[in-house]
Amino acid sequence: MAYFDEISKVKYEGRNSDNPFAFKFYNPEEKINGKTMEETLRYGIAYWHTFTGDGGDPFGAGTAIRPWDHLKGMDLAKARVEAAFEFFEKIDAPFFCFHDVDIAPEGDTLRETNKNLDEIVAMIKEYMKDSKTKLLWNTANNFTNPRWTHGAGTSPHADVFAYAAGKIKKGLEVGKELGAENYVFWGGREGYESLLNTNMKLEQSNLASLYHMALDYSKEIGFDAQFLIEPKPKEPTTHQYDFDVATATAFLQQYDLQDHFKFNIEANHATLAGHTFEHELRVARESGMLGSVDANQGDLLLGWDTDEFPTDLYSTTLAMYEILKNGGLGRGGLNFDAKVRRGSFETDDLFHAHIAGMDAFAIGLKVAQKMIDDNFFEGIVDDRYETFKSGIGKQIVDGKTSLKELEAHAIDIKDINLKSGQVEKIKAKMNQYLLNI
Ligand code: XUL
Ligand code: CO
Repeated sequence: MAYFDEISKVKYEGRNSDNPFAFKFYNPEEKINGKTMEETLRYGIAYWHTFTGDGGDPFGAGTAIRPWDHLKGMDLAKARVEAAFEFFEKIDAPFFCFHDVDIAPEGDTLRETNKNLDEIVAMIKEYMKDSKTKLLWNTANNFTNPRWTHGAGTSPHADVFAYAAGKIKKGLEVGKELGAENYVFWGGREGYESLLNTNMKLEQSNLASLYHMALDYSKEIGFDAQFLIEPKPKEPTTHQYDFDVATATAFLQQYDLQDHFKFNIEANHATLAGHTFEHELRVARESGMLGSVDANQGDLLLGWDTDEFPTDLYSTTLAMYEILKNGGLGRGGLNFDAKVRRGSFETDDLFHAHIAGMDAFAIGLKVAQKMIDDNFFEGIVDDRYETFKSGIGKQIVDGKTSLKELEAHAIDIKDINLKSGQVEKIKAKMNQYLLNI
């Protein structure tokens, strides 16, 4: 059965196209700095938002109208696989991502859940044989079922911890079976609601042990995926242990995990943490830990995780600047961890949303590459820190001076020739870059 009958394969038609089912800027074959757009952008489709989500929110039931709505249980899971691969083909997706529960229903026991998973994983594997779409990453959903109420790897109950470990073990096996490039850990309920009943030290050290066990097991079975931590400051818990990149880096260092993990950075999680998306990308890049991206955007007026499709060109441009300066995403990619709005309930909206996001990052790529070719930010920064290139500034950078020497340098200075930061001029120039692509 075809689920998206009316829609044919989405193609690049250029910026003046009026066809809503065409890319205006994303041209998979176009080379930017020697690499095709497809190679650099490595787009991924999030199974949970696009095939499992129904548009429900805390105030109301689902609104989405989907051609698989009439089905239940394993029949529904199978229909979603068929629909997913038709969608991947039509939107020309190089990758997809899923949680275990997105693809197969949970049973009453872990044994039953694993049996369901095995059946669907085998089906996905068959579909992948005839598809170019690969698995960017998979993960275990250890946050939806009521058993995770107090956490999974940070639960106060050892049986829950064991259950979480069992689900991760299976996740690693599934990742290996389907050739996943990465394996993601998002600490859904790994945090606390209140310190009044929380042993923070024990919870964090248990979480670290779980990560070590996952590393050991992946080695044992020969699963060589890159491990990714996805920071988020809050929601669903009040305080999440992987608050942001800096906090999670300290955690990884404290528990000797820093050489085995990189970060999966999500735009909306960054803004929830009070950072910009590009801040989180920069912090990760500068410590060599930028692994992958959950491409979306939040609504700053709402202040919760709205997971909107990315359309803000400033944000996609600055994100692509960080990614290009990183030398690309390596085994990572740009996964659209994004959902159509509750009011966008028609099946066609799934296409419109992905086209919008893919075009927005393609624009970001082109503009960022042009700015890099022109040495735009590099020139500004180089100039701004000029005084550190020689004299006392160079001695500071080289660690060759002291408070005594610096006092002697400063003691009689009357006028310091500070230059303007010119942020407005820089933004105006960036606008020109954006409009001239
Ligand atoms: C939740 C979130 C997750 C992770 C994977 O905010 O981003 O979907 O990406 O568990
Ligand atoms: Co995410």
